[in-house]
Order: sequence, then structure tokens, then C-alpha cells
Amino acid sequence: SILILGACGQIGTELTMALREKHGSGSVVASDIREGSKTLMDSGPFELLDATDYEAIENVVMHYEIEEVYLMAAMLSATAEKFPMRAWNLNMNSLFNVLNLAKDKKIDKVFWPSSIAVFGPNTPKDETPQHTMMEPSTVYGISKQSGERWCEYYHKKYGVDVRSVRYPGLISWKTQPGGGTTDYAVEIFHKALSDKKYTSFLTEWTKLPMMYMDDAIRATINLMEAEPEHLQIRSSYNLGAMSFAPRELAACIKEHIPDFEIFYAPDFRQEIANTWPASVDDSKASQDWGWEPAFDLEKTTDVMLKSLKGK
Ligand code: VAH
Repeated sequence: SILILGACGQIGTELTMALREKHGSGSVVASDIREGSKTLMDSGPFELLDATDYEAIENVVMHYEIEEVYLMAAMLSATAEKFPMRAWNLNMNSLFNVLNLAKDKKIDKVFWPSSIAVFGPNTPKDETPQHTMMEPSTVYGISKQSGERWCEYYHKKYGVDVRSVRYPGLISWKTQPGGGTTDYAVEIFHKALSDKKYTSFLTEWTKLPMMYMDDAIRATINLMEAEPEHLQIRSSYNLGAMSFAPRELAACIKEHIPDFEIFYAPDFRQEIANTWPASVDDSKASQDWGWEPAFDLEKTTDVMLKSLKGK
């Protein structure tokens, strides 16, 4: 069976539903610190779980005979700047719990998400390479850089089969995003439909790597199903789909909603976004496990507006 920690989050919710679709709902145990959407809670087994509580996770792993764990619980970039020690505790101790379960052979495989936040202000910004200088200046980015080093260590030293991707900003409509710097690209769609206007907390020129959630879920499952001997990277794979700035997203929305207006009021999240890449080179993911994105800016805008209208 499969256990998802942080199953009620922006990625966790859709990952749980996709894995239940694929493997049957009974074999995918969702867990989180609090209950989730009705759809999620009604579609299969759920356990209230604190991802920093080793014994609690171990009990669930034993009870359901879990073989694979997806660790989707974390505190994201904007919130982590407000609560650094809580963010470090959650992001790191949850990872140690899952890596140690794998080291002790209690589970066979681990997925752990990294992020473009792992890069810092002196990292090359365009087509950021898989291997490059990274001095992250955010709490979240530091936890991702450290987490990548620990994943690679546990793989090399203990043979743990841990797999990871550096997610770009993720755009989805089924759940509310939680505390991210890229969340403007989700909020804008809700506001475009409800108010025909949106005030962006990032400047119009802030270009960031982004991805539609369906691509992110497919990438995650493809990586977890790849032959282990094909995987050259055991820190975390760069993963890309598209890159855009708020002004480009607004122009695309205007093609659907002509009187949509965007305004700009950068806040503390602008400093975070300034340290991140504009685009990433994900050729290693393409080479090792056949990664290929399906959603560009136009397709993403179209599906987001259609889906939110229908919601
Ligand atoms: C955040 N959405 O903004 C997350 C992600 C690349 C961004 O890590 O913190």
C-alpha cells in the first residue's frame, strides 16, 4: 500500500486522488494533521497524522502494510519566513522520519518534493542547470537544499530508494494553495472570474518557472515508476514546463476576459521571488525518465478558467 503524508495540501490532494484512481482507493492511505476535502475523505482510508511524529507514522505503516511513502507535508516559502524554526522542524524532521523508515527497511520507496526555491540569488537564472551554485536565502530553500543532501546521502550510504523533483510554482484549481510565493498565479484566476481584477504581490516582470498541476502529478508518478538503474540523480531532478511573468499571465487571461485588469503591489514575497530562477533546464529528467510537459501558458489559462467556472 501507499501512504501520503500531507494529503490535504495543494499537491497532496490531487496526488492522493490520482494514486487512488491508479491503484484502487483502498490501497492508498491519505493522512494529514487535519481532515481534508469531502471528496478526499470519502474516497478512501484516512489517518490523522503529524508528519514529525515517528512512532505515529510507524504505527500506520505497520497497520496498513505500507510499501511507499509520499511526503507532501511541508511549510512553504512565504509562511516559513514568518515561522523559521517551526518550518525547519516540520520540513526536516518529517524527512528524517521517512528516510529512517526506509533505512530500517520498514518501507521500500520514498517520494520527497524539492523546489526551485533550492536555488539562490547567485544561481544562474536562465535555464538553471541541474548541477549549479545554490545558496538559498529563504528558510524554505535552505530546508530543501539540506533535504536534497540528506536524500542523496541515504541513497548512497543505505541504498534507500528515495526520489525527488524540484517543483516549479504549481497552478491548480481543486484546492486552495498554502503560503507560497507563486500562489499569485492561482489567486489571479479566482479574482479574474469574481472581480475581473487582481492585485499581484509580485511585479509585472517577475518571471518564474511554473507548471499546471496535472503535469506535476504525472511527473511524480512517472518518476516513481521509473527503473531505478535509469536514475542518475538522487538529490532532486530539475522539472520544467513553462515560465512566465504576471504581465504575460494577465495578457493571456485578457484574451478570455477582455475587461480583466491587473494591478501591482509587491510585498515581502517579491524578495523571495527575486532569488529564484526564471527558467530551469530539465534535460536530465527528460533523459533519465522521459519527462515531457503537456501544459503551456495558453492551455493552462484555458483549463483553469473553464474548470473554475464549472466549479
Ligand atoms: C512556494 N509554491 O511558493 C511553493 C514552491 C516554487 C514555489 O516552492 O513556496
